[in-house]
Amino acid sequence: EKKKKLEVPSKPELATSLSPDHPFYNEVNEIVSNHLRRLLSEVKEPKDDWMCIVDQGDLKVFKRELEENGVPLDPMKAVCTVKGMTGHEVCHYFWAFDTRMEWEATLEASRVVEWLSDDTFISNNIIKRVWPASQRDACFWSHMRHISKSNDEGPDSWIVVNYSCEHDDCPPTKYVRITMNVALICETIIEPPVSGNITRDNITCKITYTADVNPGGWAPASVLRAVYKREYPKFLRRFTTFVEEKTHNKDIMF
Ligand code: 6CM
Repeated sequence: EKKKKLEVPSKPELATSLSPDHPFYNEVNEIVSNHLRRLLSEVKEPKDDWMCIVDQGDLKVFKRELEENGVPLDPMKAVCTVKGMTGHEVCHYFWAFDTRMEWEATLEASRVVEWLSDDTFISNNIIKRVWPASQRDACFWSHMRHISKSNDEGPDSWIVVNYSCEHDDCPPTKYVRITMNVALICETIIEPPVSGNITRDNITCKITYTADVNPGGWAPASVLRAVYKREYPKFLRRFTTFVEEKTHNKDIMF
């Protein structure tokens, strides 16, 4: 006998599992919205104030030179297209703490400071020292969410935001504290096969990565800019290769 389809009342998708009473609830929602708004407005306007510093075809890195009292604050942006993985998978591994040290080449150590909810936690990254500057660290919340769509058209999207915060269990006493506002936004493009099921060959992920990092105190601009030019493309290659290795023989996580 054919099973009857259950009528399930549609439930509005929760944007975050963080409780509305949580002290970080408003900040997380506001910062995520700002990233989405910024991304949408850039699609409409030509981004001629961005300098392309790396162009490898499928991977491009851009920057805007900005200095404040001699401290370089250059906003960075990268776009990267990868085959065989979904935006959900890419965002999952960028957010997941337990595998961060497997792809993060600039870190000496990292620890979870506090879990705020299923989709949000605070961590402390200790960054490898860059000569001749002092060693740095960072304390930030990481939040992952599905971007709900107003209609069914268009690609499925996910976002991860890493945003600096303060925490009593993570005082800035040992290292120079950097601050950051980082976002990774992924869109999944599916080209359905003529027949049969969707496989990884039918999937492409479009990644947009933005990073506003304040090195927090004196840092020689020429050294920092050389580090960024080398490390951002290296991070995207290493990280997407890592996601490929983790996912290629697993079921697709849509
Ligand atoms: O986004 C990335 N990683 C995330 C998870 O760890 C997180 C971290 C962002 C930190 C980015 C700051 C890197 C700055 C390193 C240099 C600072 C030293 C100053 C000394 C100057 C002479 O969002 C990937 C980050 C890839 C970094 C290239």
